[in-house]
Amino acid sequence: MSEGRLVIGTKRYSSWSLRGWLPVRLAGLSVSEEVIPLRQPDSSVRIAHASPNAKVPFLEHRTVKVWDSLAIAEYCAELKPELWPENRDARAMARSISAEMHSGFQGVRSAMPMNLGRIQRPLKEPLSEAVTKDIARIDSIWAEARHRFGGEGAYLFGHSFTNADVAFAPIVARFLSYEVDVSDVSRAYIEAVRRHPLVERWYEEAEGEPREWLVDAFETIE
Ligand SMILES: N[C@@H](CCC(=O)N[C@@H](CS)C(=O)NCC(=O)O)C(=O)O
Repeated sequence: MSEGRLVIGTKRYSSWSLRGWLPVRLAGLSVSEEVIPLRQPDSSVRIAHASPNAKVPFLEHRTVKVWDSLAIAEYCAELKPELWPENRDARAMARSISAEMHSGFQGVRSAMPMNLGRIQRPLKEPLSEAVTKDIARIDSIWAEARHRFGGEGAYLFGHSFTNADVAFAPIVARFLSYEVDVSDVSRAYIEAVRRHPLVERWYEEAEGEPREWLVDAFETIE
């Protein structure tokens, strides 16, 4: 029986929704999904009606309401502590890089919106300094986490897909779409995240969304 609902946006485009959906599914919460297509004439009204901060994702679990993807990730980690690394040092880094992702990387975010239907198609314009800087920082975050805590596992903090991997999953999608050049360590990490069963599932479900949900502004970026 469903214990609530998760309100999200178009899976093809909504990076924040992916950051809410992954921890909910990793924690095994039994909630139904309500997908509101983004950038349609009634999107803002529908989202404002469904969610306290007029944004997606929004989670209602039992009687608890949680909005903002980072708060949802924390809520899910209370129910499934493995969503953060066990080691305190690793956990501190995992939280730091998740927060850094949450509040930064505006360069990559605006130049390379998430579009799961865009496959290995680099931007035509040369990358701006802001974008290049963001890419270098992400590459170094991934390399450091893998070097210090990855061990034999495939993810940032080892074998377990944590909330830190959740935070960077939409970046993985962007780097694949826009064919961003990264180090070998980061390339292997990108492959591992893309192959995670839940990430596979999100891509498949995005592929199955109605064509009417496509947004020209995202599809025509050169
Ligand atoms: N910091 C928020 C950002 C959420 C956000 O900006 N969501 C976008 C969609 S990806 C949204 O709901 N926009 C409102 C709209 O499209 O009307 C989070 O982490 O959840």
